[in-house]
Amino acid sequence: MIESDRMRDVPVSAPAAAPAALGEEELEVLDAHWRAANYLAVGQIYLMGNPLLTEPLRPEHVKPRLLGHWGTSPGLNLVYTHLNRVVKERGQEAVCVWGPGHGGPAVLANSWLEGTYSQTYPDIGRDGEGMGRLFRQFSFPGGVPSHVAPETPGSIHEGGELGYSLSHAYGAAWDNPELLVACVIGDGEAETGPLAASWHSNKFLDPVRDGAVLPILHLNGYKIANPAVLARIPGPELDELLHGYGHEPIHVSGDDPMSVHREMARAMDTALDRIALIQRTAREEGITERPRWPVIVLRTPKGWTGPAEVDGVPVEGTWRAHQVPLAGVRDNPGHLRQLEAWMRSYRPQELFDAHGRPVTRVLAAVPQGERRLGASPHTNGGLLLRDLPLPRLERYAVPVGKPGQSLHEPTQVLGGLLESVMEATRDRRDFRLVGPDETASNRLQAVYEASGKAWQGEILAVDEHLDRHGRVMEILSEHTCQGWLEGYLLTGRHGLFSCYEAFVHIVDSMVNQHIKWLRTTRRLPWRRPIASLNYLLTSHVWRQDHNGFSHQDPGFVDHVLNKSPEVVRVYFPPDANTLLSVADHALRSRDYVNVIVAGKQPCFDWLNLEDARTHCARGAGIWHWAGTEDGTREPDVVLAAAGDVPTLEVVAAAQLLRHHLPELAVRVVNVVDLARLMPAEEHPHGMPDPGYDALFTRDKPVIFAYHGYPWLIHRLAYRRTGHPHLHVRGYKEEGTTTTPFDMVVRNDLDRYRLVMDVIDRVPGLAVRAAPVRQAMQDIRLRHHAWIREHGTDLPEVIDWSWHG
Ligand SMILES: Cc1ncc(C[n+]2csc(CCOP(=O)(O)OP(=O)(O)O)c2C)c(N)n1
Ligand SMILES: [Mg+2]
Repeated sequence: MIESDRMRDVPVSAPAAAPAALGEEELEVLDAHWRAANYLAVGQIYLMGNPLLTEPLRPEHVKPRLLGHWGTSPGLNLVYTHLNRVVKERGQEAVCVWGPGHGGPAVLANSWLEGTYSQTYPDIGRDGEGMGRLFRQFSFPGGVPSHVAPETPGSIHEGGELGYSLSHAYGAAWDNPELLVACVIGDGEAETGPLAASWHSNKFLDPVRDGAVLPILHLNGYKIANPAVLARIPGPELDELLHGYGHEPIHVSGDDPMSVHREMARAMDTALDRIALIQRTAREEGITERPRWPVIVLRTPKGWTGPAEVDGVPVEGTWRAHQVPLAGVRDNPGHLRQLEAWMRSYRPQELFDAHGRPVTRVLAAVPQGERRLGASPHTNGGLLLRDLPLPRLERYAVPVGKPGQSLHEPTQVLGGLLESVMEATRDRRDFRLVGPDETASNRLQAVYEASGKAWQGEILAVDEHLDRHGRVMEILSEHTCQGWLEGYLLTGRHGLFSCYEAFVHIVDSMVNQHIKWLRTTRRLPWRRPIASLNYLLTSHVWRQDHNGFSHQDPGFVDHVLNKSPEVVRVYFPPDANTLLSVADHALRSRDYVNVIVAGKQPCFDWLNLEDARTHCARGAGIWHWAGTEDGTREPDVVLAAAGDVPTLEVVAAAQLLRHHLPELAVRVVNVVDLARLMPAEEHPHGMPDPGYDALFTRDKPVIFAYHGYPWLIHRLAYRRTGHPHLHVRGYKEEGTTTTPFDMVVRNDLDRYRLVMDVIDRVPGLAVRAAPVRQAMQDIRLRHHAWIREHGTDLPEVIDWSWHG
């Protein structure tokens, strides 16, 4: 099918009527709510006493350390106030992602006003006493963080690290057809790479099966210390940019509150009418042209309604309003008076009754129950989460009689499992696969049998598997992939991110934030567990046939293992059946970040499904069949492996030792779950010392062939008694486009080198086994010459199989 890329600039069916302007009383109600929220935001930043200003403000009412961000808060309060109105009027299911998450005081203020805060934290009541506590706890020891943190009701986005709001918003919208996801984007945030890329998410938003995203670009003009780019280009240029991103801008600007309220109300109505029309024409009339979605461009002063000038310099409407506009309140009587005047300018006596409760008028436009932005179950995704319908692994397992005879591509085998999950969620639509253009390259193409790739752009005859309703998501932005998946998981669904191992580093910082989020939510009883974030890292360092050095970097696991042990899990399944077992476990798990590293190239099958399950449950274990221990004495040496390629080299090295040094007692250990190497006190999967000592011995040489950078293994095992005897081989940045075996030779991870390592380290072997060592060295030299002449690996390497 060929479809044109004509965009819907005007609604295809009857145009929406222009929204009716709000009456003065309705505007006054909105303004009262906005003033109340502004008052509460300022109060949180400054006060630890006298919350209702029932007496003149004194220095001791003011916090000793003034922490928080005022500048963005009035804008966020404006958006919250106006979202409330349209949500209530339309009975609209809605959530909001607050990109400038440093505006915590604003979102907390609104949550307190709508009652979700007191509902979540009953000790902070919606009265004067509760207000006092709300103020005091903000950015205060033992209190709550300054950002829109996991602790904040209604939040799925902390916003501390800027750039991810819009991709989170889209992730929340996928497969939630009734949901509106509003998303405030700071004009500074809009300069980040991830945010810039995520505008294109609208080419993937299905107006039929997905919800809507309403971006609100908040042009308050400034970042911390500089103007924001998008606020300083001519309006028409900004419009062209947004138009180019496939949006229809709706403008709101000004600094007169009542006229901004009027414009903002009109903008919200226009945007929501337009969204409703787009959805109706797509859903009821079957229109497939890509719609032009609305975006609100909100241009109001930074720190609006705050002090215009402080100590003779302008603050309101400048970058100086970013954090705390009056810094010396406790010591400077002038600042104290200014703060009091500022807070009284909101006329709190009109907004709160004698008990400090918001008056009816303030709450007149606030929605009820789950329609409140702080109460949407979508923002506590675990409430909505259902177990994935996972198939029996027997259906996909590969038969293994004797180990090391047959070959399979592990990720391709996994593709079968994922197809089944896609198929089983066809109607539920709560599973998505994301990746930067690599699903097929990573051999997961079987999923296309169950779902195509989401795509709302032009479709040409040459294209394959593109689908307006697809749940495989491919965009060449790792940031966007990550953001989408996070948003999807946080709102109660499941997914998997498949990525080239080297390039997953692009999201190092994003995964940090997600891990922090999970680590925090685990300690909040009201936050229900969500599905884990699962990475499948493939096209890994050892098999970069087409690509070479730039594509060789196994360091993501080093990065991830620095993070909260209660959240992170790292798996190196050595073959197809172990990959199935690990993936099954990961897809069932909650609140983790699971990193699975597995190859896509043909790989020997070592374990049948039953053994694979047992091995994965152990996380690390002895492969008796591969070693030469006879049980009568301790092994002379341990050959350990983590990773599919290191496993092959270790088994092959063990076979060489069996042949050349048959009297040597060799133990072969395989590690699937890397955290097993850590002390039990440091990681929930860590192995207690007795178990570790029994497996690796306390005093025998351990030659450990590891998939990634060798130092990681030392780092994990440094406290073990046997650590001085641990010798790790791994990737040491030696790489290029070469043969598969040459990669391991270059990094001294090959079977011949491992045999030499054994000879070098087992006491008494050096002299006796010198001829064997020399033979190994000779093969490595022969390898060097052979690959340069033939372009392929040595026949004995290519034709190798295990014969025990
Ligand atoms: C990725 C990232 N880089 C830098 C910062 C430090 N930072 C915090 S707020 C801010 C300015 C944000 O400006 P903008 O997005 O316009 O927000 P607003 O003006 O609404 O406060 C910066 C640079 C950050 N939080 N995240
Ligand atoms: Mg700004």
